[in-house]
Amino acid sequence: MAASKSVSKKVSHVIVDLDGTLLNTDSIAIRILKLLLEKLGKKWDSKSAHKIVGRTPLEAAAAVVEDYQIPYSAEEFLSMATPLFADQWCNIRPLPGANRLIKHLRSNGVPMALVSNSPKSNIETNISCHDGWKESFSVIVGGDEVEKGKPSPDIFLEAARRMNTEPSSCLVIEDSITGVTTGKAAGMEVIAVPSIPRQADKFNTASEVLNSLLDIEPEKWGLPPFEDRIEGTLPIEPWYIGGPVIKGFGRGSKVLGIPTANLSAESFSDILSEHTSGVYFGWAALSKRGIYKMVMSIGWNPYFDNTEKTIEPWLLHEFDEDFYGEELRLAIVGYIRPEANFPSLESLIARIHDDGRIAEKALDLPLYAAYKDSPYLTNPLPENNSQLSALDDRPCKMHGALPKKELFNVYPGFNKDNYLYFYL
Ligand code: ADP
Ligand code: RBF
Ligand code: MG
Repeated sequence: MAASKSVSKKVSHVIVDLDGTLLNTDSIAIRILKLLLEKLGKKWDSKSAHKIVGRTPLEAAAAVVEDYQIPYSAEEFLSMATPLFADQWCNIRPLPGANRLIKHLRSNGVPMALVSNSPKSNIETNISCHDGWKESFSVIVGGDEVEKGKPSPDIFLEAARRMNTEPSSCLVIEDSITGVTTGKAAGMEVIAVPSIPRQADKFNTASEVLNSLLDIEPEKWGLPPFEDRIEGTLPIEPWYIGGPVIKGFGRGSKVLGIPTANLSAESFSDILSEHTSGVYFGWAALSKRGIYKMVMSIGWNPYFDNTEKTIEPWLLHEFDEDFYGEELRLAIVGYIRPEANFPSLESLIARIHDDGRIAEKALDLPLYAAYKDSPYLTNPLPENNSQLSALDDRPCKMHGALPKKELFNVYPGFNKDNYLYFYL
């Protein structure tokens, strides 16, 4: 949810944090931890996530060693985890909006610094996996280049110094509470884009708290505005998800008059963790019925304050009957807005209907209409295992062209029953 104070401060330089702000490092870190803990006979509890986000690797290791009573020192535990990370550098994906932000600031000549508590050599290896990133930052400051890392402001002050500017001209973008405190201590403006869900209130020292990088409005800070919104929507790198329609909270039709055909969040927790909450739209295929326009929310439904992140697709079509159990596939092509809370049920319903109208209209634009014919939506589901294995070498659009074997390594939750959904 976006919380905004009246922002008047103008800036000329931008300092961005890497892990958790531009890159989805946390989701890889959590996957690796889950595996390591399993090997040690322990079970990962997602409540520990906040102890990892925004910490140095050693601090995170110390927290896990303590929480799970692991019979090794933090250093030993870290040395077990490090080789697993080294294999994964290039599998760490940019967070939604990261590429867009970097390209935008770079093409408008806004000087940018990249700052991270990790050693500079790690940062350089890490960003070399992402086209155009290295060239976009005039300054990179690693944790090993200053005496004290965050929460000491040294690292941000050093970035400003190397960009030949005053701290007060810098806007910091950070995902962790520590990072926000650090930026403020350096005398800078700070946008918080929290990695930890549903914790916006804990970031109240930030100048502004946003749900994702997609929601940044550079003009608020005296920087050039984005100009890529089309009829109230933002094109995104399309992604695909599907499976049988399951029972949801049972309130879509009853409470809101807006039915949402839920997919199992549990089977797709890895995929959902890569996509920031918000209202998106695209195309929905029901294998036995056809292809329809669709608008959906992903997230915790702040109005209902759910504890689980769910995906709630509303098909923009009147059906005569339910279709629980039927195969539903979605191609998600654009973004509308962050999830929000509303003062009344009526205002939530009105807003969802607005979203529906926006999606309905936008999906006629050639840019979005093209995806109606995606093979993912039109191909029938293979019926048996031999047909499944015939697909093994098909490229997987969503995760680059990872072969199946690697996909299983990166996403241990994948199995032959659900991996197919991620293939085109
Ligand atoms: P639940 O909480 O079980 O998801 P909802 O009240 O949200 O219940 O209703 C969703 C169900 O309604 C879907 O699973 C589907 O079977 C049916 N349905 C009928 N029309 C639509 C529609 N236009 N979009 C989504 N689902 C629909
Ligand atoms: N729930 C919210 O609490 N806040 C929202 O901003 C919100 N936006 C939605 C937008 C769309 C297009 C749809 C289909 C649903 C949205 N919902 C939102 C979720 C709605 O509350 C959800 O469908 C019900 O909770 C059903 O479980
Ligand atoms: Mg529903």
